[in-house]
Amino acid sequence: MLAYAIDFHISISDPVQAFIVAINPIGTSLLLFGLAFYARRARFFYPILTLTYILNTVLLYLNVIYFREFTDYMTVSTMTGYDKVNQGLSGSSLALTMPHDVLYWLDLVILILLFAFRWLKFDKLALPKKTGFAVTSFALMFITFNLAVAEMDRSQLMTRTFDRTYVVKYLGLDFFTAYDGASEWHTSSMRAAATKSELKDVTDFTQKHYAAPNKTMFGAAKGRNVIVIHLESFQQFSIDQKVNGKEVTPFLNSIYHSKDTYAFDNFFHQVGQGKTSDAENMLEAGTYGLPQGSLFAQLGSDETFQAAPAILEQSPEKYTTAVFHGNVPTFWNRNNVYPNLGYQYFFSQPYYNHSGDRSMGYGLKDKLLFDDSVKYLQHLQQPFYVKYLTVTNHFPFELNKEDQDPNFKTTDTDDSAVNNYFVTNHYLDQSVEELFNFLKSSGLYNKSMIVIYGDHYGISNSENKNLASVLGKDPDNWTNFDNAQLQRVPFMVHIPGNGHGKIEHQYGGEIDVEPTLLHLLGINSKKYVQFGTDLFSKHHDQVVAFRNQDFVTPTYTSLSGTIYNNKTGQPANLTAAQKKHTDAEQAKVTKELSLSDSLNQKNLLRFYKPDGFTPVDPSKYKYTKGLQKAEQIERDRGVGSTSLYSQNGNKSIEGLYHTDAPEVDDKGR
Ligand code: GP9
Ligand code: MN
Repeated sequence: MLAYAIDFHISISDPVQAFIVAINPIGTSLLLFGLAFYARRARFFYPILTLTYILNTVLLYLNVIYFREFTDYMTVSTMTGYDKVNQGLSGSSLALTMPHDVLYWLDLVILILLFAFRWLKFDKLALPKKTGFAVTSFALMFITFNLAVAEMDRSQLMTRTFDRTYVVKYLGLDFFTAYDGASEWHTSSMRAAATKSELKDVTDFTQKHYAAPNKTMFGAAKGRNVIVIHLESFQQFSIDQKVNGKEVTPFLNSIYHSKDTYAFDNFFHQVGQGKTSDAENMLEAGTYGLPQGSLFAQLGSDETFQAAPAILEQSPEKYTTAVFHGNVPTFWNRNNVYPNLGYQYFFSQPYYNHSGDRSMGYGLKDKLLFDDSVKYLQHLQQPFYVKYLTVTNHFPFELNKEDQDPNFKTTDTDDSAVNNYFVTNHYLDQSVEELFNFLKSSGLYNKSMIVIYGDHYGISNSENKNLASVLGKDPDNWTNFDNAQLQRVPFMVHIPGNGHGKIEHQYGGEIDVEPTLLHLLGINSKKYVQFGTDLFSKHHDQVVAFRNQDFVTPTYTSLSGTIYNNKTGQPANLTAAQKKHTDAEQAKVTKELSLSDSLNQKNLLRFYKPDGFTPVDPSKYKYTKGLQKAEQIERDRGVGSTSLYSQNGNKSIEGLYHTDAPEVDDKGR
């Protein structure tokens, strides 16, 4: 309890959570101490019990120390020194001790004293035979109960394992360590058995599948800054959608229709249980997420990537790379994955004032994230590749009244998720508009390419029916086919001054983004292992795979083996030739996904050496002193520094940012 409250800063928002936190150490501790009961004789019983007790305290205490340094729990690979990012505790750990640490050891001291002064006596009688079994059974029952309550409060806790801090909060430190150890063992045994030849199956496929760039688009944004705006849970149906006579997202709509934007209206998300992290993984590493769970969370800590941030850093333009995100750095294991992707900076919750009303649900509100990032952005050397991960438009789409636009009235359906969705959509739209205003006033706009995409659905299949009437559809005739079509998300590439932009209709998905962007920046993606193809290429593959092996093409939609005709939305009557064709498409989808899984699960990229690409050294990337690091680079470069701050005569440009967010006093600016 002491560690939870004082050192791990576990937040408790209601009595159920308080209850879970209070009981979660009981089950696993009993299970461990219960082992001693199998040794019925006193001379074995006491030493075993003492040993497990001490070991358990050591585990707790190591985590306390580790947490003070890394704001994260120790994984088994950290303890065994296998983890490339966090090499465990260094010699400086003594500096991390605190006076209240005595309390972690006090119970042991008291026990020793009690026995020494014979207030407690060793019981020499052998235990009844079944005690061990009884204690274990009780412990297991208790753990099951704990799991059930945890799942009720936080569903999909174990299937998605989005954040180890949540696993500790709900199931305790011992449970976390055991679970982590088991999955680590599973992965490392699979990886140890993997050979170089398995890589060949993958590269044979991706090389053959590769689509050469379209000449007119290749290098269309060469040398520009890249600003990626990740629209949380934002779906394509909100684009151009009106509610009570008003556009939900007027600003995004204007970008969508702009002559400087290449927008895609048949672009699908392809995430699995890893949701946001799967999207990030596809967009930047060019491979699919895993069939279960999240690649970031399960494998990301020791995965070899040859991803966009590293490719861009190594490009002739030497891009600076950064992520801005108002949630904790451990969510989706980002603190351990980003170094492997080659991200130079990760500005997450500790970098922002996220107190009080400034934060909701998954972190800092979007308007504040964009505004408060300027103080870091302005110090980055250009060109940069930066990604903003927004959070406010996340289920359950809550937003304080003060943050809501009084002129926007949302829908009046029976489903509050649907009604709220449009409210946070609208807020997100305003947030992006404010960022664009800043890009223009700071002069960044014309030097940048702005990439906007929605990561996955916000309204789930079970709620889509409640959305139907808003979209002008009949809820009673709503089908799985309709669900699949709603998995469209926006993908827009805005290149100020380009003038040739339009709404493109080719089918594609998140897996296609990386080759598309690299080609726009004038970098050929051919030598990299990527499962998607350039959306602008003549040879672009329009078969869009979903993570569960369903797929969509311009003509058909395949759901659990049934082929639907896109025109009618009904199961298709296929001729033999058509059937052969869709069978081949299904076979390709299945093969593509399984090759991606094999690549990721066996970490095959460690055997792959693309010409001229230097493997990422994750130990180069530490995220604790980001601002100081960027300022040091500015000083080192002197007059050669290309940061906004340097270009502005070493003066801050934060004052150029304007927001109507009620949490910010914008008047002094
Ligand atoms: C949290 C955010 C949400 O940091 O990225 O993740 P999601 O629940 O959408 O996967
Ligand atoms: Mn998401």
